Amino acid sequence: MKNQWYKEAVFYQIYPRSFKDSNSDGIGDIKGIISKIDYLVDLGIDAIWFSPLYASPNADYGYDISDYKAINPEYGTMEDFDKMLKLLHKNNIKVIMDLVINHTSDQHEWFQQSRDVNSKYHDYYYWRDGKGKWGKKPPNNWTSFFAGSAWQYDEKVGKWYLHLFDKNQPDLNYFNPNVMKEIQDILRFWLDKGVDGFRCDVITLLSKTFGLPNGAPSPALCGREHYIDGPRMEELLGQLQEVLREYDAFTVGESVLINVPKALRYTTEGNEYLTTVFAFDSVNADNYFGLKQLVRPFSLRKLKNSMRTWQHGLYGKSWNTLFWENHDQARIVGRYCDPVVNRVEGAKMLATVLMTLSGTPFIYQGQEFGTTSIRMTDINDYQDVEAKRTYEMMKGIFGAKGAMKRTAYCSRDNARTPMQWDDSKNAGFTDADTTWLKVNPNYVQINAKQAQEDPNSVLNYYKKLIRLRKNDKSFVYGTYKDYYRNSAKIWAYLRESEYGKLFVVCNFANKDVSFTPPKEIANQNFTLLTSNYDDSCQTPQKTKLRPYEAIIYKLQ
Ligand code: ISL
Ligand code: CA
Repeated sequence: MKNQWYKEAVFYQIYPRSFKDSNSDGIGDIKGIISKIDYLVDLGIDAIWFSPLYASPNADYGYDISDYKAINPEYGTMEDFDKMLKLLHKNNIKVIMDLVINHTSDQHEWFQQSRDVNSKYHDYYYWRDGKGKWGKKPPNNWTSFFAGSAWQYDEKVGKWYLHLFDKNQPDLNYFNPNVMKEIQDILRFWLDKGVDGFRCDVITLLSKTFGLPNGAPSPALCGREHYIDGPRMEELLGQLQEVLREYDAFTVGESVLINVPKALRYTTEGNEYLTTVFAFDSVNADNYFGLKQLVRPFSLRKLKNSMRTWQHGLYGKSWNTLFWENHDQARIVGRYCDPVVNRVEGAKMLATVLMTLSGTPFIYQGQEFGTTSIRMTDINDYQDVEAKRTYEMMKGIFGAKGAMKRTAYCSRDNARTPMQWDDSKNAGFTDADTTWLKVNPNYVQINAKQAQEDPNSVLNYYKKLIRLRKNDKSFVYGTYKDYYRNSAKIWAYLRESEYGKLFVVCNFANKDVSFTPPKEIANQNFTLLTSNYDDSCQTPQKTKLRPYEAIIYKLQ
């Protein structure tokens, strides 16, 4: 296995709209981010993934791009961006941009032009005639990620267009080679500025089955066998690589419903179409079938089983990414551990796992001080198109109350509430009276300033782990072996490499659990490296682990 910068790096995701507002309009912006660079440097991260900063009418808050070469004026100017990039690089922080190329905004020039059947842009999108006698039925049975048909009828054109997400996000037609040429040009534009790579949004949806045939009937993502991991993925990713390779750019592909064999298809070292991928198993231990609305009680066994598959499956061949949160997920505290009782210990336990598994950790803004989800009970308080659409859809299945409960638990807005900087008005996010999305009222207790000042905070624990990981390659390179696989409470594993051995043990229960170390561990001279309690056992021994106790032992 090759040593690489990205394997040793810790990434941080910024959702610009909610990070920091500099001009009192209640919306985060680039100048706001610049004002917090010291905070990021202090945290110790090596790279940032920016959720979209491009011009967008905000049907999906930036994931609907109307101009790939412009900065959203709400966030600032291109000059602001260049300045931010320079400052981050000066601080040795790499920058990766969000590359959203499965679809554009319906306000994008290409789509507007494409509504003229004689335009060269018409074929940039999937325009099709409808089915049925009057063409009033969609061209096929595919459904959108945001519920309902994936097709929208356009009166002016007299045809339907495909949108795997919102109707304002028409899918680009990669059967037309000119589309890829445009995208290559966009890649160059950003790479020439000096960005270090891309997080590639739903990248495995790019290749659709020729003819767009009907999918097998399915209650969710109908047609997915025709639009996920399609036959031309290597060809299309290869065309992106023609440009990326020239700049040695890093990529992480967001890959819906991926598994180990598919990940190896894209990321095998020496034959990379993508550097790494995001797999979603780490955030599916509290739902059924990877559908977050199908809530189930958190299962540590489910989590351990899927993580083991990835830890073993990619080892020595490719590279994992690790994450508990992003802008599409509810906060992990409250899902995998209690948001109130022993919140700090629980958040630190999850930090311990994130930093000690094999793979590159991604921290989502606010996660580093144990931010929890907001529980909004009025659908009108939600801003997210996905929340609104799935709420409507779920009302028919679970009733209004059930739909609201599920939305409150898993909505994406949970992660998008403004960053809680301090205990002043609106959490120090903005001077404005109102914010684009509600602030979580618990900011008075949970905020960055409090966490900076409290030596026992989640934030200071993250900082410590990041420092440890940076100075000790046994966190990075090393095999994974887990013990007590059937335990529903204990997650214990060994990481072994030429840099030494780490033994990690976590109690995922919010109560005392007795623990006996495996013989092979107890027989060796492991010593305590760090823990989320200040009086944990100095060596692995028979003990009662306290609620969410997490310990890292080291053997040189
Ligand atoms: O968020 C989801 C469900 O909760 C996912 O289905 C999500 O839509 C999927 O992972 C794709 O996400 C990405 O592309 C979307 C965008 O809305 C998401 O924010 C983005 O991360 C369309 O661009
Ligand atoms: Ca602003």
